[in-house]
Amino acid sequence: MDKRKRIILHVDMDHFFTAIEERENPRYKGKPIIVGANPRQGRGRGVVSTCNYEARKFGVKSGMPISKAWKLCPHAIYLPVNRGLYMNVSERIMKILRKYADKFERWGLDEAFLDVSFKAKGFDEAKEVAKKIKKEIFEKERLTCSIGIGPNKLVAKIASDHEKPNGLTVVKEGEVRSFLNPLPVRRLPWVGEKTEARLKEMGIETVKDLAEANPIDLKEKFGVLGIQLYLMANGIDRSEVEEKKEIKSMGKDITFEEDTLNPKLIKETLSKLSEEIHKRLVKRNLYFKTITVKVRYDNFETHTHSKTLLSFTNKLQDLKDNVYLLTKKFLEKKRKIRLLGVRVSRFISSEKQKKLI
Ligand code: TTP
Ligand code: MG
Repeated sequence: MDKRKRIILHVDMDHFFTAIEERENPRYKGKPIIVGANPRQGRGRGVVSTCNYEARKFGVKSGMPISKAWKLCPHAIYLPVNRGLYMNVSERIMKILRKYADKFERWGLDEAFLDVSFKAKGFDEAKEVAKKIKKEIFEKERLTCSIGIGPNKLVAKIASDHEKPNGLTVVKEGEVRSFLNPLPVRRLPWVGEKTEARLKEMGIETVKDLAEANPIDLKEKFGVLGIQLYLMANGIDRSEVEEKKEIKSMGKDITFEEDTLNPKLIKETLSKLSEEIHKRLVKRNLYFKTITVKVRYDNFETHTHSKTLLSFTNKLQDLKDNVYLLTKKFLEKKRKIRLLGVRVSRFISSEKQKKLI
């Protein structure tokens, strides 16, 4: 492995969904905003996706039942999740961030890791890079983010959360211990409510307590996670910033038993293809933007037509409507069709890293 000292940035957008809603509707500014399920006057089911900092003052949090949010803050502005819009913004932000990195790793919709070890000669230069990033994102998107800089991904991630919103926290190599020690264990990734409670039973509340615990005891109590906890508490994380291999496109073809021009059969086949692809999209939690239809005529001549939508979607109806529309162009030729194919591409994943334990 590369022995050179690493400099890693972690960028996390501030109250991402609600910040976009605020930007789109300036009249909401300064008011508590909650994006998530419909509250139905307190009878709503479902949860809060996120809320702005005004709403957080009332105790509202991501993941909280929407009925509870209503109790805490009935006068907030409640908005549905406009995922297509957030994904478009996310895509533009990732494009900005990628330029600044030697190695880049997007993490959910509103976070990314940037390895800048070559681009920046030291932590001071990295801090300047972070300032430039904040400036460019604000100028282009009118949104703020918080950035953490550290010698590894773990420290960078914890640092980005340190002075939210609009924060910039630098933790140099020699400062890792003094930075981590006073924090409650809950600030470590992978430490959720349950792990926090179990650690407390062992008298471990701060990261320092955890760093000084006996790793054998931790292993006994938590298995492999125990060792992971011990390493994290000591600021050790060797994982690389790496672009996850993404699925680039997804498609399916069907060859007819007999070459056909039968509109009913063609429509049914397109529906079947769309449904099959939609199933795969839902399974992987992917949203797409581009749709391609392929047609092979009876003489094996093959053509494709594509369309890129204005925003990302994962709706079956959007897929079907566009597939029919694209196929119409082929049918006008009045030539028998041997094969039909549907493909979707330009994906974005809606997955968001969650604390697992
Ligand atoms: P976060 O970065 O966790 O939260 P945030 O950007 O809203 O706020 P912060 O300023 O603290 O970073 O998540 C990013 C987006 O992901 C968030 O705006 C909404 C969405 N999200 C959910 O839909 N459900 C969830 O449980 C969480 C945590 C986030
Ligand atoms: Mg965020």
